[in-house]
Amino acid sequence: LALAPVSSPPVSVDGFVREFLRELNFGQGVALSASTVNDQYLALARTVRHYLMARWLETMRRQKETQAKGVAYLSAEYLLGRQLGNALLATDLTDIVADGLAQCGIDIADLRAQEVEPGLGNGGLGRLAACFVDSLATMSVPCIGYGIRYEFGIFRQTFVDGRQVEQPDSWLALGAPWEFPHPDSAQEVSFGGHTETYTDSDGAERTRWVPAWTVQAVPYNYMVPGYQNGRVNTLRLWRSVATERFDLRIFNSGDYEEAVRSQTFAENISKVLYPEDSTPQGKELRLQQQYFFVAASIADFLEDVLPEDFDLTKLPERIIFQLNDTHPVIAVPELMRVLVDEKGLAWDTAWEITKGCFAYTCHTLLPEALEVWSVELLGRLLPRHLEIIYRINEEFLEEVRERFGDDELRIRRMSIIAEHPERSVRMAYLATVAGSKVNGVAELHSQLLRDKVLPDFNEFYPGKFTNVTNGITPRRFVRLANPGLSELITESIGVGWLTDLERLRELEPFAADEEFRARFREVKAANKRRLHAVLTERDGVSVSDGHMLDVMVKRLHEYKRQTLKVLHIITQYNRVVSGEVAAADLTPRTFIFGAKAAPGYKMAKDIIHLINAVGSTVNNDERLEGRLKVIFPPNYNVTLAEKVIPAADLSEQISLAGKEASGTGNMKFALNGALTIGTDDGANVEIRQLVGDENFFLFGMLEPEVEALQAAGYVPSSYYESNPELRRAIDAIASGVFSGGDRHMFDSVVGNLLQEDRFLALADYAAYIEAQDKVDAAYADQEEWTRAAILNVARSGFFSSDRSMRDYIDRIWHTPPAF
Ligand code: 26M
Repeated sequence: LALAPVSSPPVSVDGFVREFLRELNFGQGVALSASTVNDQYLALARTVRHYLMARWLETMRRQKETQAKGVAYLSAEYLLGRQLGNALLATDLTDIVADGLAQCGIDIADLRAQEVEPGLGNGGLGRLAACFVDSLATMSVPCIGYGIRYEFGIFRQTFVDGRQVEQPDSWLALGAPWEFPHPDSAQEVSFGGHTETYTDSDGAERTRWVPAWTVQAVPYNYMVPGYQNGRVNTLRLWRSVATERFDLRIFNSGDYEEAVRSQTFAENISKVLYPEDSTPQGKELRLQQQYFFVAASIADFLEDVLPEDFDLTKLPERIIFQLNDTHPVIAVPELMRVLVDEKGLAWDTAWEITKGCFAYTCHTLLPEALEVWSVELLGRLLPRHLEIIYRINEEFLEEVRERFGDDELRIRRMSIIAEHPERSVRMAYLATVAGSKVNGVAELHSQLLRDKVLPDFNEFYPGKFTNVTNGITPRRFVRLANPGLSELITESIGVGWLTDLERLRELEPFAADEEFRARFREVKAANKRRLHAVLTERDGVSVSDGHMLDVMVKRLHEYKRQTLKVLHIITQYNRVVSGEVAAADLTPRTFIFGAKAAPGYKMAKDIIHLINAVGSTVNNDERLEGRLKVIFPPNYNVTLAEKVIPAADLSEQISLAGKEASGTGNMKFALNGALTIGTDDGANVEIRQLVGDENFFLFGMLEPEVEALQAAGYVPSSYYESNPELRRAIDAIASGVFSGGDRHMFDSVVGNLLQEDRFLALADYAAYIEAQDKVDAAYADQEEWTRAAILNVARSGFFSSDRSMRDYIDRIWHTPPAF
């Protein structure tokens, strides 16, 4: 297959129209005149993917030929966002396709709007995986992303009387034009049963696993196109289906109903994404999901990707399995099982190989988020894996003893097996022992990981811990989401910045250029108008003209402190209502929230209810003269992010210092010209260092101060008692101002703040309000504000996920670019 030059696809408008109509007629089976928007969208998607096909096949062929070292990214989540726009950008076909569709009387925007995004992730971790595979393709690094093809992704959020109600996300219902199922390449994955020892033909004592049940893992391949570079990597997501063998056994026994039930049972495994992202519930189905995709991926790699005669001791020279948090860590004993039980390697040889093949990324600092599996459950579902974990642990603790003597406290602290409150496997410890490297996701996070979460391991394994600060793909989050800004940048500094984002530095001098600033402001204003149009159509709400857009979008968590944002809104409200401040003297602000709560997280759902209640009171109080407005569009997702972030003036990054591992939304806002109000947490620290203190609104306690306050005994009510404005804000909630006089509607939130406040919102309240008052003052000087916003863009090139990938390559993977 000949490859056409990348920059000029072999496509004319007429040629495209022919292909498109052929897809519509022969693929969809409809005439243009009779076609629905969905028919047209599906035909367009299939047409566009054809243009990527030759490059995809060529990428795979070359990879087979060169056998270059590659990355297998193991992630239970990929929050991809819509595919069409990205595929058009990658192939540089956007204009041709828009013209061709116009000739058919179709507006490309209508077809883009038809796509349902694959929401196969919860938030930051899943979106990070999507950014990483985009960057690797763009940098021509061999990578295969492995994950799960959930039939239902993250739930669709609606509000009923201001409360969150979850709806299933049927993202496949209207067709899935981007996926390629390969039922012929299915892998078998087994569960349950027992192990037994036997003597092999050489007289050696060996173990085998006799599983009780099996499912099939069917791969669904997705294209991951590099940005206009002719490379297309693969994302392989597994779907579970019943095995024929298993079914037949039951069918033959005449129990038809049981056979159908078993089919349903097997298909359950990839049915739905778990919507919890902070407190793992230890559910059996979740462990099944984890083992399911990991076992299928390892088998796929060893059997289908590697050549048949491959010398397995060379495996670390050929592949690195990157573990996206602990969710895929069961891959460690799985690889050991395959190497020892199936390939017949000696334990020590297998362990050397395994240690060289894994690296682990940690994404949290919250102790309750660290995944553990009870020995009871693990032993029942994966008996052989439990034995392997025990042996890994024994040998590891033996090494610890050799080094530190019989320091029993240390041994207990470091054991992969916890004894309390029940016997369980600490997955982060297993990953740390097995991984060649362990990384945190921002400088501060990696430091705290070394010092606070895994200090014993850091001492035991010098050099194993490292940092790779997160990043985001500028293709999706700047070029696609913000075409106006992208055009202005290209006009000013030329092309090339999209794949070399540090070149945004060349924008710095333009911050002093009055005409450039005016154009920059006009881009922001146009983005606000676009957001207004989207929200009007989507939710029937309007974004007021001339308002500062103050945005907090992220999962709802107490540590992220959406309540602090609410207290600020109430404070502004009270100042006007009390007559202290004339409405006319308020800086007009529209506050936008976007946040899903885990369905079982009561406090998070109560906070959502409170935000909506405050919103409806504030929005309907005429004393404010329309100068404050609160909008909470339901179902925040990647698609909405692409519209909200480019319109924002102010980015809210207000987690308690030491709790947000990195944040990635913070990077998206800065690169789209919003200023940040933020604590000294996660990647905020690095953003502030780069953009400069004068272009960032820092507030709140530093991490060591947080620790000190907690050690001294934190009493939230003392802040309530001593700060009248805070007291007035909380009293307003408690006295029913936002609940039609109902004094108990928000008891849980108020009670929690006053009595517990685990994340010290009240302690940071005064500093937050002070910083917000500075924001108002700064916004009054639009020239200065714009200057700072431009410098945020110019100095945030570091946060490209291309740079993150270079760091992984240099510090962890050691994979050279293939071609
Ligand atoms: C675990 C077990 C069972 C079910 C679900 C989970 C689970 C799923 C997602 C746990 C955590 C999940 O995501 C955590 C997450 O998104 N962490 C965020 O990762 C980002 C990328 O590194 C960081 O920027 C954020 O700071 C961090 O909160």
